[in-house]
Amino acid sequence: AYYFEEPSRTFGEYLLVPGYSSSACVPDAVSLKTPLVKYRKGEEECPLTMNIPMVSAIMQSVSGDRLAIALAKQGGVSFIYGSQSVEDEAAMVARVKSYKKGFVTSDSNLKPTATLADVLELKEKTGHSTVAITEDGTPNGKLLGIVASRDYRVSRMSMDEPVANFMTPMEKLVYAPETTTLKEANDIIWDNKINSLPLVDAEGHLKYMVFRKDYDSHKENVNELLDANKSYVVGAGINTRDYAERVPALIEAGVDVLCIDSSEGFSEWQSRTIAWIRERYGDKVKVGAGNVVDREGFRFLAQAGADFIKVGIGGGSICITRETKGIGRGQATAVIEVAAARDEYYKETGIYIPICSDGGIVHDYHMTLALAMGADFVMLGRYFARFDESPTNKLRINGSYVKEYWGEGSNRARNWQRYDLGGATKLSFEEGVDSYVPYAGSLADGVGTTLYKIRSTMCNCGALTIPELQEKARLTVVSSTSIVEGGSHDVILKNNPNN
Ligand code: MZP
Repeated sequence: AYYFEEPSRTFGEYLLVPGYSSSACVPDAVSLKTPLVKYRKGEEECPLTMNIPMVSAIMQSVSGDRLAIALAKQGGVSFIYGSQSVEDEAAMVARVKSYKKGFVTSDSNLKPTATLADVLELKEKTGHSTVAITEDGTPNGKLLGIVASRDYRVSRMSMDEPVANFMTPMEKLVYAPETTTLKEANDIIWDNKINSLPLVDAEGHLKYMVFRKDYDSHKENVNELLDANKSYVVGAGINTRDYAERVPALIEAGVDVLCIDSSEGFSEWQSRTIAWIRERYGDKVKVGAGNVVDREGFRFLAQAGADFIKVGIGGGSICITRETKGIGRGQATAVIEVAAARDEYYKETGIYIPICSDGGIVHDYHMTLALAMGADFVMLGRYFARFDESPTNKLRINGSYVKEYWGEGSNRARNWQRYDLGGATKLSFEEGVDSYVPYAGSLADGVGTTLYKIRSTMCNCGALTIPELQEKARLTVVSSTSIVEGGSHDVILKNNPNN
C-alpha cells in the first residue's frame, strides 16, 4: 500500500494570516470574477465566466429552476439536478433559459377563477409580490388585471375568494406597450410608486412583467439589461449511463454547461462520457467532470478532456461515504493538491482548467479558504438548501423554521447513477442522509452577506481578485486549542437560554 505523508486536513484546521492592505483595498473594489471552463490562459478569453465564485450542487433538494434563476441573478450558476427524467430536467433548463433578464413572463400567472389561496401559494413559490391575471391563465394570455399584496392585505376575504373579485382590473392598472425599454419601464415604475409593470401587445396580451426587485435589488446596470434581454446561464448534471439521450435533450433546451455528477470521477465511465460528447459536439459543448481528490485523478480527467474538474469525496454535509465505504480525503488537502496539479498542467500545456471545491463548506470563511488554496469556485449544497428558492418544504420544528435537505446517495433521492460502478446492482446501501437545515430567508440576502465577508477577508490579505488572493494568501494550520480561542470564550453570553 502507498501511504500519503501528509494527514488529510479540512478547512476548519486552517486560518488566513492577514497581509498588508493598501487604502485601495476596499470590499467594493474586489472583483470575484472567475473562469468556469478551460481556456488558453494569456492567449484567449475564457468562453464562460461567472461574476461570483459560487455554483449550486447537482441535487434534488437544491438546484431546481427557481434557485437557478435566483443564483444567476447574483452572478453564479446552478447545475440542475440530473436525478429526474430527461424530459423534466430539460424542462427545468428551458424554464431558466426562457426567463429573460429583468423581465418575467412564465411563472406568475393565474386565471380569474383562481382563489386567494392560489395567489398566496404562487407568491410563496415564485417570490414575486405580484401575480398577473390572464384570461386563460397562460403567460401570454389576454391581461385582465394584476393582484398585488395591497389588493387583499387589509380585507378579511376568505381563501376561496376568486381573484376576479379583488384584482386591480385593466382600467385601473398602470401598464405599457411591449416595446417599452427597461429604462422607460423603470421610470414608469418609480413615477407611479408601483412594484411591477405589465407590458402588453396591441391586443392586450401579456408579453412581459417587469419586476422592480429583479433589477434594482442587486444593483444591476439597467443599461446593460436594455438591448440585451439575455437569458441567464444555467448548468445541468448528467450521468455516465444515459448521456446519449440526456445530453442532446439538455442542449436542445439551451443548457450552457454540463457536469458529470458522480461521487467518484477517476473512472473509465467518465472518460467514455466525455469522449462521446467530444465526438458528437467537438469543444462546443462544455462539460465538467469529477469528483477527484488528488493529482492523478485530476490529470486523468484533464486528459479525458474535461472543461472543469470537481474536487471532493466524502466531505458533503449529508454524505456518509467515508463512514460506509472508508474512502475520501480531507477537503482542504484535496483542494491544495489538485490546485497544484492544475497549475502544473497549465505550465505544461498552456491550458488552464478551473477546479471547483465541492462540499464541506460550513462557514462562509471556508469559501475564502477554498479560493485561497487554489479553487476557482465552490459548489454548495447545504448552503443553498436553506434559502426560500430551494425546491424543498419549509417546516416549523420546535419553534424554528427549517428546510428539508437530503443527499443524492440517500434512499429518498434514489440517484443510483451517481454511485454506479457498473454491473446490475442499484444502490444497495445508502451513502447519504435525509435531514433539515435552518431556514435562512432569501438567496439574494444570504449570498450578499457571504460575498461581503469574502471581499472583506480578501482585502485583509491585500487581494482585489481571486488570482491575487491565490498568490498572496498565507495560510496556517491551527491547533485544537487555538480553535477554541477563535470562538467567543471566557465570557457569559447574553441571550443564551442556558444562562
Ligand atoms: P454540502 O455543500 O452540503 O456540504 O455538500 C454538497 C455536496 O455533497 C454535493 O455537491 C455532492 O458532491 C455531495 N453529495 C450529494 N449527495 C451526497 C450523498 O448523498 C453527497 N452522499 O455526498
